[in-house]
Amino acid sequence: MADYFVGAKEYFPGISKIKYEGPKSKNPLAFKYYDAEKLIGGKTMKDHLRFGIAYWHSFCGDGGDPFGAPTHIYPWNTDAKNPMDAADKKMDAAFEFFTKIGAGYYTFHDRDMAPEGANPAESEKNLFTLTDKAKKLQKETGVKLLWGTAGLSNNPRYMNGVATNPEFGVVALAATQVKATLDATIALDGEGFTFWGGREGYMSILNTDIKREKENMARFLTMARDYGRKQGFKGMFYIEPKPMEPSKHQYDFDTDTVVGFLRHYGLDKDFRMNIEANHAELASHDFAHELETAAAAGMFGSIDANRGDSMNGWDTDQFAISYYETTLAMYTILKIGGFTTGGLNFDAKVRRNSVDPADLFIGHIGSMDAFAVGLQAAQRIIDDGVIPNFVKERYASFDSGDGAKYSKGEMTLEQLAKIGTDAGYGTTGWTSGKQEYLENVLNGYLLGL
Ligand code: XLS
Ligand code: CA
Ligand code: CA
Repeated sequence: MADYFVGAKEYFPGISKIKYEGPKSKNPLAFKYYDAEKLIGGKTMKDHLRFGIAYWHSFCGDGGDPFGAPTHIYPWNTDAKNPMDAADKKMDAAFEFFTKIGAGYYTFHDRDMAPEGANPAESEKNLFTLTDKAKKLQKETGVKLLWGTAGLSNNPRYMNGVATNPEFGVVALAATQVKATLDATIALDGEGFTFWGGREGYMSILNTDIKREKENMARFLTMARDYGRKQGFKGMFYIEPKPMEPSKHQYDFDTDTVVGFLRHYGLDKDFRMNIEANHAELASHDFAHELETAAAAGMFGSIDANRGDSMNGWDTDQFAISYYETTLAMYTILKIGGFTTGGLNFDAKVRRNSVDPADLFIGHIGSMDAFAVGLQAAQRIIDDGVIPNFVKERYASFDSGDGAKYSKGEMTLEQLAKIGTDAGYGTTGWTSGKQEYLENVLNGYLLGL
């Protein structure tokens, strides 16, 4: 048996453990920049980046789109006797992939891992059967669970919402999934539990009571938090902001919206943000803005690493390959002292016409390399100090004298206005923001100069 497959069958034959071969390598199945054990700022790349593999895109997504049939035909499905057998085989393939690519973590939805049964009890039984297997495979391979989540968007019963559904019965069925998935996450020592509210928004105000829906959503999240904590879950709860798709007016629009919501309902101690790059873009922000906003609120948690396409408004979930974006992302993460919870979860999929099994590896390799480049460039920004010092200096007038008094809240508006009156207009405010200069400095770090 080869070193890196775990079941009766090897699902990615001909591909062995992906190795670091350096920037000059022409091997598409090798890392050019991601060198797991290399130390950056005293910590290995592996520990900085905490890569996670998304079960749904990598082993469940079939390549189908609204205009065409599936193109990703998986042997774990075609060789299976029934849905549970397929789920069992799929898990072998998943752990083979995790270990061959060298990711320390994975993430899953309940329905990615196990099929829905004829009733909630059977669904739960299916999930726990697969959880037992996952537990064994985690132990054998050392791969850990970054977070679990309940799949609450696919089934038609959620067409009117999940926790915000106008029918109480649907909310109760959603609870069966969240409870079971929390149990599974706890059993698998999961480090987090994510809520993504794709159906928690509305399409028409004519049939919607926004106040009631938001209150119900907060109550549902509170119950999930309380249940998790009661069962001994010590990990982090995450909310993943997204403004739209599949709903419109999604309640978790962006980081600022979610931070306000969590604080309003007293959930801000247990929940953090899981920021997805593609979702930031859909909210007319960029990835760096969402990360910095979460960090500024003290609520940054984890990342769904991907990218959208700047020329359309869809959630295309492509692999992140822009060094510019990965550098800015890693800069934020380094500034806050690295991941304390969470990691870089590849919520990304190969394109519909990428039909070679090797493409799944190549997609992940490219993005792991891109984050490795970003990490090193971000460390250069910090080591060199030009950009952080510029920012510090820009606000220096608040660090001493009257500015410091103002910052400490020791001044009234009258006192503040008197300072302005005494100073007069002069040239106050005519200070260059130096954006072009800073952009040029940043480009130098990307090139390693
Ligand atoms: C969908 C989301 C989803 C979450 C997990 O847009 O990205 O995949 O990450 O439910
Ligand atoms: Ca996501
Ligand atoms: Ca997405």
